[in-house]
Amino acid sequence: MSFDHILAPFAAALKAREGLDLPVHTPIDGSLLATLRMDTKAETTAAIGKAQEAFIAWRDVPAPKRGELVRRFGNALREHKETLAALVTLECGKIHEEGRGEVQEMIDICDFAVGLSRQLHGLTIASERQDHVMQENWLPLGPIGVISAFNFPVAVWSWNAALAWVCGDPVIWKPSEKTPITALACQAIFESVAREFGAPEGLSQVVLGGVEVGEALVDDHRLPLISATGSTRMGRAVGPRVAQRFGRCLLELGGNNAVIVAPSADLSVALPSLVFGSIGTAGQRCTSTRRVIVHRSLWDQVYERLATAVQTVACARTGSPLEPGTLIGPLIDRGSFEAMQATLAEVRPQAIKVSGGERVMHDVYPNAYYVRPAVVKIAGQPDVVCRETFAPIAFVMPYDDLDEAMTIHNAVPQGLSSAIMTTDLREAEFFKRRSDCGIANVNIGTSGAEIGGAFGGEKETGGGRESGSDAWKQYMRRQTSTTYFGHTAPQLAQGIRFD
Ligand code: UN1
Repeated sequence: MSFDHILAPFAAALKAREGLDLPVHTPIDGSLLATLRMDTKAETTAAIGKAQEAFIAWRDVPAPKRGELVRRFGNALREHKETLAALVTLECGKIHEEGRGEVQEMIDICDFAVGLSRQLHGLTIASERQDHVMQENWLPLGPIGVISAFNFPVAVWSWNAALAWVCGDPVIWKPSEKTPITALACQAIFESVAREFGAPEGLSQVVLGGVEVGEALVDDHRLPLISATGSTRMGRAVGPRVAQRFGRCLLELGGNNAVIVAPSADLSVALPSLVFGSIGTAGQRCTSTRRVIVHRSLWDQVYERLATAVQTVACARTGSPLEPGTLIGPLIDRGSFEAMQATLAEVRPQAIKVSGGERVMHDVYPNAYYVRPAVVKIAGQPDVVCRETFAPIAFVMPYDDLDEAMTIHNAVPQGLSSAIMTTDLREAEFFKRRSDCGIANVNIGTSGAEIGGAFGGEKETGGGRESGSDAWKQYMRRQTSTTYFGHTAPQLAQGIRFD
């Protein structure tokens, strides 16, 4: 299969990064798309120096003007929506419709950031002293290091970058080694907008590479904030190293998201959400639904209906994610497939029923990994269910009362997204109070958040919040300032006399 037409709009950017050490394959058929050049540690360090210089210039540009650059970038993304979405699909394997959604998420955060550029408000605080004024100022923080994952190869970067730019900060981006091409494409689009705008060079940079490049970012004190998305294992390595140098971290790590299906649930609302949550993006979202905790009175029925719906969709609509009718594309790679199989092998002896899980289409695509999503009926929550497997597996388990459901729900180490399906207001409110996740939805699924809210989670998910609400504050430094405008010696706080 030739994918040249998808790569063509970004051929110049790829050519400039041609090399030998970073082969990039498409998960669609496993074929080689490009071989790129990784950055060395020294090149990464030099890029940080360049970002530092850009910061000196950019921090003094008025914030609404910085917003104007982001507005133009958002418009450029609108123009490139189809080409960029196709590239996202080609490189990470999500279906074209979801590729479009991902680019739309970038456009949305740009719009949000443009508005924000006129709203980087601080407080005026009542001073206890005569003729004193106390204020809180928000100032640009410095260059931001962004480490992103393969499954949202461009949107998660944009959540960080659009906010960082309006806040006055340059961005250095290390994309996943599995999806560097989309990063280079975004960088090329940004550069043409930035050139025309007259933005300082180095406001946005991409560094390609593996652990060495990541470590060079993580350990460099010139990057006051590292925003990292990926596995809990990665976060465990990044967090302490950044803390060691008193840097800030914004971590977006594993999820193990559950939906509680209560007896009053409207199943015509619940089932479509369960299907999308568990098999959308082939189960490779950090917000994917991995656990379904069903009231015992509905357990058999929900399991059967979910498994049937999933397998019906899977049989009819699995294939190349570039084809318009496809709803389930491939897993990212062989490692992902093997992790899925290992989890299924471990859970099988404890499961009541397992539907799906097997590899399909290997005759058509011997070097790609398409699977039937697995739906597993299980009583209780063994260790294997408490770990995140980044693949389409949904565990369906029973509960007897809502207290017990919440105990099961909160008994995993991750705390990203959660949902309840209920028409009972009391249950819905109780659920929101008790869910230990950063996201708690009622009658919608665990995945597919809008950018306007803060996105992120607790516990092993890492505690970070990205995109909407007041997540911007992490990209700025807070300054408390007290001014005295009287004529006699200023009073001391706490009534202290020092005559
Ligand atoms: C991710 O999987 O890393 O809420 C991000 C969602 C998307 C973002 C997912 N808006 O599913």
